[in-house]
Amino acid sequence: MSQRKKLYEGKAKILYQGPEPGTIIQHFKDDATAFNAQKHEVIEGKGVLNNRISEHIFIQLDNLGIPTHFIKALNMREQLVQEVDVIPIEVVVRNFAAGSLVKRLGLEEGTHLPRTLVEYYYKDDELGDPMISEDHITTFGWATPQEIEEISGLALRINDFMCGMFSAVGIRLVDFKLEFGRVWEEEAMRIVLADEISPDNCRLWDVKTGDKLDKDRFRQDLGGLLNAYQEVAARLGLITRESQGGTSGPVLIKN
Ligand code: AIR
Ligand code: ASP
Repeated sequence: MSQRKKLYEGKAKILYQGPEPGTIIQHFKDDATAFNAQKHEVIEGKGVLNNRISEHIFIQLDNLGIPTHFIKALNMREQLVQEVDVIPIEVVVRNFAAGSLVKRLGLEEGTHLPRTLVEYYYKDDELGDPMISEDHITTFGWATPQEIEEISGLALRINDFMCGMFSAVGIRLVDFKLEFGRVWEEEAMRIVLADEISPDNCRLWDVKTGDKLDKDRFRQDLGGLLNAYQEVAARLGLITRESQGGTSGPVLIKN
């Protein structure tokens, strides 16, 4: 393990060179950061939960025919993924008003949006991931008009699936962030979903109580982040109830 080549260390994940060319090991850390890493904490067990939740969602999306970078689960904290050429855009899909949308437009938090909103942000920590338009994306060549059309179509399909999946377990999908990459197969290039989908990059509210079950617990100093992530994993059937709140940490249920 220790002589694996580290390719990149981000705020919540480490990428190592995979066993075959074109593969990468995605390792989920316990670090939680917010506000461009100005706020940082290590929350033991977060990486295991995010790895399991993200793995579950990527497998479901794959079954629906949505192309993703996911190859297979490796262990509690790691998954094997395809190496992709990362498109430097964060795609945010919103169903209800929250977070930066509330700040920017003065909406009331929780307002149901008239229709699903897709926003783009330029992935650049130094610039604080500024919001951009499709025109910025094509002008600076980050993606072609055809690629944006494909990406927004995939983002909406992913939203449809995830809204249903979460609503079936009493959770409202308020918003989430996606990242995409390009993969070359022979002469053809494909757009695939990359990164992760977990409570670190979704807003998830309990339908009945309105409780926040996502990283806003950390951003807003609400406490109880690990319990919230465990609740999400338990409702999705990924960990056993008995393990929730115990001192020994979550017990994973394997596929
Ligand atoms: N997000 C955006 N950048 C990083 C992350 N994790 C996610 C948030 C939220 C959505 O994108 O977790 O689910 C919208 O974030 P915001 O701050 O623009 O309201
Ligand atoms: N994870 C990012 C950061 O460290 C953004 C966020 O999720 O708030 O700033």
